[in-house]
Amino acid sequence: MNHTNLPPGPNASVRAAAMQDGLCVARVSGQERDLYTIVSDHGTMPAKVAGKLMHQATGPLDFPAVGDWVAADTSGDVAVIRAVLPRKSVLERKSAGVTSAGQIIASNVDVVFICMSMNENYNLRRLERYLSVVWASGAEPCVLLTKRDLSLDPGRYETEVGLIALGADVLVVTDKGEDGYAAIERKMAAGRTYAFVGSSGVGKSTIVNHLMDAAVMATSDIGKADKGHHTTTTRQLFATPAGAFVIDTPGMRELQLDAVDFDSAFADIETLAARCKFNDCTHGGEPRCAVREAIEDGRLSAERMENYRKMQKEADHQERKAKAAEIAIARWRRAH
Ligand SMILES: Nc1nc2c(ncn2[C@@H]2O[C@H](COP(=O)(O)OP(=O)(O)OP(=O)(O)O)[C@@H](O)[C@H]2O)c(=O)[nH]1
Ligand SMILES: [Mg+2]
Ligand SMILES: [Zn+2]
Repeated sequence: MNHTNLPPGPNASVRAAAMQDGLCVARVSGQERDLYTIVSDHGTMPAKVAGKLMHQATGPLDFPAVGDWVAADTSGDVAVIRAVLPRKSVLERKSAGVTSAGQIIASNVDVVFICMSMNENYNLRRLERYLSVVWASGAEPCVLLTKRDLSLDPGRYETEVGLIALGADVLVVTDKGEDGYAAIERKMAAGRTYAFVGSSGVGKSTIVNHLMDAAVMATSDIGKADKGHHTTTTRQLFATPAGAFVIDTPGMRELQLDAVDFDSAFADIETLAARCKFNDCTHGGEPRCAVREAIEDGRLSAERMENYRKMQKEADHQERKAKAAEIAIARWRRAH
C-alpha cells in the first residue's frame, strides 16, 4: 500500500501528540498471529506490539486489529506498536472456544459488505445474524447478492432480502460481464473503508481483486471450492487505485454473536411489539398481541420471528456468561 493515499484517519491533534512522543500514526493493514503489517508516512513495515501494551491488555479487544490506527515507533526494522487509537467502528464476533471474549474482524470500517451467493449459500436466517452484528459495529451494512449469473431468478432473491435487510442497501452482482460489479463501485467513495464478510466461496476475494485491478488475493479454482475449504486465511487491508480502502476477510462457517443490535436489525418486530396490549407481552398467546397477529395475516414471517427469539436467547446467555466472568475476575483480584 502506498503511503501517499493513506486516508485522513485520526485528526491533526492526535497525530501531533504522537509525534511529540517520537511516534508516528500508522494503520494496521495485516496481521498474522503476533506479527503485524502497518502503513505510515514511512511506508509499509512489519510491526510488533510493545510489551507494556501486551501486559496491560485485559482481552483480545485491547490488541491491534486490521483497520486500526496505531501510534508506533518506526525507528527500527520492525516497528513497535505502543497504542491503539480510539476506534470509529469495531466489527466483532465471539471467538471460537470457551472464553466469552470477542474477536475483532475489522475496525474503522465505514461500510461492511455482507456477501451471500444465490445458490446453496443463500440463507436468510444467517443474513439476519450478520445484519444484527454489523448494525452493532457502528458501520453501515450493505448486502451483496453474488453470482447473479448462476441464478435463474435473481429478482426473487433481491425482493426477499429487501424485506429483511431493513435500512440496508441490497446489490446484486456478478464477476461475469463488463459491469457486473458496477453497483459496488457506485456505492464506494475515495478515502472510505469497506470490509467484505460472508461464507467461504461466495466471491469476496474475487471482488477485491476486481477493485484492485490486480490479483492481490488468491481465489479458489472452480471445482475446488468444496465445503470447509477456506481460500483466504488472513484479514488484509488494501488501498484501491480509486482511493478507497478494502478489507478482505476469511469466510466464516458460523457467526457467533457477540455485540448485537436488535433494534436496528429487527426494527419491524420491535415496532410491532410496541403495539401489543401488554407491555411485557411474550408473544406466546396473550390476547391482542400485535406480533402474533402480524404472523397470522402474513405480514411477518414465522421463521424470522423464531430466529429473532433464538438470537435473543443466545445474546442473553452470552451476556450472562460475560457478567459471570467479570465477577469471577473481580473476586480473584480482591483475593490476591
Ligand atoms: N459463477 C460465478 N463464480 C464466481 C463469481 N464470483 C466468484 N466466483 C467463483 O467462486 C469461487 C470462490 O471465489 P472466492 O473469491 O475465492 O471466494 P471467497 O469468498 O473469497 O472465499 P474464502 O476466501 O474461502 O472465504 C471462485 O472459483 C470464483 O471464481 C460469480 O459472480 N459467478
Ligand atoms: Mg477469499
Ligand atoms: Zn405480543
